[in-house]
Amino acid sequence: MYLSGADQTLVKLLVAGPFGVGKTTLIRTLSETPPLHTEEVMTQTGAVVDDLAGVRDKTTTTVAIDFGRLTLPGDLVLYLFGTPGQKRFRPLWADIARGALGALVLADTRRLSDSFEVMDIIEEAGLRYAVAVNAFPDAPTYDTDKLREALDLHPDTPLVLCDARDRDQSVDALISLVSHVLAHTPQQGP
Ligand SMILES: Nc1nc2c(ncn2[C@@H]2O[C@H](COP(=O)(O)OP(=O)(O)OP(=O)(O)O)[C@@H](O)[C@H]2O)c(=O)[nH]1
Ligand SMILES: [Mg+2]
Repeated sequence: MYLSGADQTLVKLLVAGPFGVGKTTLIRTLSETPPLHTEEVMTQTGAVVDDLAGVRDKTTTTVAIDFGRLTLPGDLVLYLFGTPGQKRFRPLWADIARGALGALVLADTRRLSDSFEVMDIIEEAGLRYAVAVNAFPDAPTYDTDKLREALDLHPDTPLVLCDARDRDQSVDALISLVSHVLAHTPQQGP
């Protein structure tokens, strides 16, 4: 899947969020090229460091990076870099985030507070972000005003609800992020 033409605008975006919130799933759903994953089976040895609260059925985890590509109409090519979710991999984030224009932060209503640390890291890196609340079947549902309040979101920061397994919903989540990033990017002169 090679890109044709030279008129594309290339944009690097992060897909971030706490452990097991659906980052790998979202990139797998969206990528037009075979996505790169670094999934490894979770073993008994990791039980003391990996907090499985709320994600009991999970058997694998990202140990380095996810990577995929999505072309949007208007020749906007999005390069999606997924961060690993577990805290012990936080030192990798600075390298993965280098050159990114924005981040989609995934959140799970069963563990909303887990997204705070992620939003802090993204803000400290100076990146704009949108929040996508990933709909898990046994997760409580709240209206978006309540979610914005609970997440303490700036009025400008987009919040969308999405199922990371659904392509249309995931594309919409990315479009809201890209629109937000572009709205705050100074236009270049002629
Ligand atoms: N019902 C539902 N299940 C989801 C959704 N997104 C992901 N899942 C499931 O949740 C599990 C975890 O998803 P992953 O994509 O591996 O999560 P992750 O954020 O990449 O996890 P780490 O890399 O370990 O932090 C998988 O079994 C997915 O099939 C969703 O929107 N709805
Ligand atoms: Mg993952």
